[in-house]
Amino acid sequence: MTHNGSRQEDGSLEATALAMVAPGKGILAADESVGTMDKRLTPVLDTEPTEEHRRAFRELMFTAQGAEQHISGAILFDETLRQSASDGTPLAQVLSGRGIIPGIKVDTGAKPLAGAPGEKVTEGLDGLRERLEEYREMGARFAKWRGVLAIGDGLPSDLCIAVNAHALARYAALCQEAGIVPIVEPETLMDGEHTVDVSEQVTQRVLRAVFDELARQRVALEGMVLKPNMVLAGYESPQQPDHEEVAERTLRCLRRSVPAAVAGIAFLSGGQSDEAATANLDAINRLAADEGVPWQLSFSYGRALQATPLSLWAGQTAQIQAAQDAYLELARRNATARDGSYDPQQDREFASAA
Ligand code: 5MM
Repeated sequence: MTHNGSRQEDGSLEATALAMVAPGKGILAADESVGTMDKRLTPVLDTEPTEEHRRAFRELMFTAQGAEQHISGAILFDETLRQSASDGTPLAQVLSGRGIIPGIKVDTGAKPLAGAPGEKVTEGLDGLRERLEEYREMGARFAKWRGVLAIGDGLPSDLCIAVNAHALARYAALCQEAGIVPIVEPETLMDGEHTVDVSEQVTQRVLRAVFDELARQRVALEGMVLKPNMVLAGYESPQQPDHEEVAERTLRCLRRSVPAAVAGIAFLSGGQSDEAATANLDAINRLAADEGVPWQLSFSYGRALQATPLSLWAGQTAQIQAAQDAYLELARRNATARDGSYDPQQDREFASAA
């Protein structure tokens, strides 16, 4: 037993967490719930999305040859964890067979928070202990829970921050008890016109509240991964910071709020373009190499790794290879951003020569 009562032995929570943020690799967030996935599929298909479309796209992503060089783990949705590839191999086994750790999204979504108009709290704690047992048996070695905080007039409220932090910590403690590494994802949304200053202040408030709760609920920081937003300006703000400013503000915010014991940090892309998500990660890692930080700084991207492959595939078998090639290229670029050696110019030349 570890100090927080987990049944894990030999620090294997920590070993899994470190493998998830291993240098040169990142995490594929393929955990869209049915509704979100269908929303992404609808514009690219010429028919209504079905379970088979969702399964086929996940199979395409998980069987891309060579992805394991740049991808350490993949987050699945419940439906996907129960699906198999065309040859009958469970999709989780397809991943683990090539050295990609399977993970599972265990929250059941962000729902309106009573008494707090415009704000949400993430649900899914009821029955979580039992679900974690089942997911572990099905091969999941880590989990994910996302809390969302919107910036607006007087938002986020202290109430919204507190209840989401509490839920994240309850989830994380249950995961560690079950021998599963929790990805703790408090996402401050970048929708709106807010300045980068506001974004930095709010992200810091949120992270401090989350780490207070994690400490109170005895979560072992060495056995978890933090998945935060980068500090950006609101997408509708007329004043956008450059990559260097994003890096400076993001690292300052993390240093002021994230304990050094945390195994690693894997940023979400949060609706940035593929290129912006990579360039920002690259700038963050370049600055971190100069200044020194105690954590690995990785990625756990959903849209930034999947949007282009999805639109290339568009449900066409003949397009599978093209979609897989695009995914590999995006994974490779983000892997280079892990050590600050991403070269967008070279990538543009490569793309126009191809
Ligand atoms: C992949 O999208 C996840 C959300 O799905 P639901 O809204 O259907 O629950 C999301 O949690 C995602 O894992 C993170 O936000 C990171 O994804 P992005 O696209 O922001 O990198």
